[in-house]
This record gives sequence, structure tokens and C-alpha cells, in this order.
Amino acid sequence: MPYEVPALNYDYNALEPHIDEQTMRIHHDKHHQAYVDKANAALDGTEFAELPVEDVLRKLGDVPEAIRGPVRNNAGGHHNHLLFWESLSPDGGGDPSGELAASIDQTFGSADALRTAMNDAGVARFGSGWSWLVHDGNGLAVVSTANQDSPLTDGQTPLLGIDVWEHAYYLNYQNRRPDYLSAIWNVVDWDCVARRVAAV
Ligand code: MN3
Repeated sequence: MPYEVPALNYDYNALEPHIDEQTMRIHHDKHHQAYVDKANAALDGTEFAELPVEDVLRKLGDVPEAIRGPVRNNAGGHHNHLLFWESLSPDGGGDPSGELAASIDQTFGSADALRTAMNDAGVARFGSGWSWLVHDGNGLAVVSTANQDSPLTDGQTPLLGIDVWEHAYYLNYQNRRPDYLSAIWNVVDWDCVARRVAAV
């Protein structure tokens, strides 16, 4: 089944003022669509086209070398953005609760400390990439990936990803990546993160 860009669960302007409508429209309708189109073109006619995108990324080393680069970038881009849209909500923000909060406190000390660690990872990522909260098999961890690399390829389970490509923030924040990183926590849907942790 070819990949598709799913509709957002909220309006394009629903995340304002933290993420502006024009950025959401271009990011979702143009950038994500381009990853989907290029991933479908690369995978067309291969056995990997039949697999869920998560499996393709976990087995990236088995993908034929001739298409591995485009698949890494574009299947990775597709899945990273699926996770991203789903983990944002106009009703988001605040602090995690329940078991997720307890795990975060145990690992990082507090939700504030987690936010700081993810923001630092996002600022430190040179060029384009992602800052992540993952489950690494032992517990929670903060990592960053370059370009559209997926934590799945490193054997990790992505729980929350923050897109630090300029296309995610430049219209509203220009070069101020730290300001974007501070603001995005107002729209992070912790319930979504909690569901992903529960499924690990
Ligand atoms: Mn993006």
C-alpha cells in the first residue's frame, strides 16, 4: 500500500500562536507530501512496499543499497512527520501525569529537566534533524537524529519528536530555533506520548 499523508486532527491554525497557520499548511501539505511521494517512488515494485513504514525503517539495512538512501530520507521523513502531527494538539501543553510523569521524574528529575534536555539536543543538532524522547530498550532517553533518520533504525522506540528543520519554524521564528523549541511545549500532547510509552 502506498503511503499517504493523513489529514491533521486539528485545524491548520489551531496551534497558533505557537506554530503559525502558514507553516502548518506548507509543512503538512508540501513537505510531508514530498516525503510520501518520494518514498513511494523509491519503494515501488519492491517487497518493502508491502511493509508498514515502521518495519521498513527497522530493517533499513536490508533495503537494497540502490534505494536505501532515498528510503532512509523519505520513509523516515514520512514516519517522523506522522508522529509529529499526532503528538501536537491545541489542548496540549502543561505537564505529563500518571505513570509517564513518574517515569520522566525518575529518569530526568522533572518534566522541566526533560524539556531542557530535548531543547538542548535540538539546539545542538547542526543543520536539520530531530530531537527525540525515546525508549531505548532499557528506559527513557533523549537523543537527536540528523536529517530524517528515525530512532527505529537505531533500535529505539520514538515517543516524542520535535522537528528542528528550518521548515518547521522559519516563517514565524526565523533563526530563533530556541524560541520555537520553548514555544512548542505549549502544544505537546502528553496523552499521546503516554499511549506510546504504554505500547512499548
Ligand atoms: Mn518537517
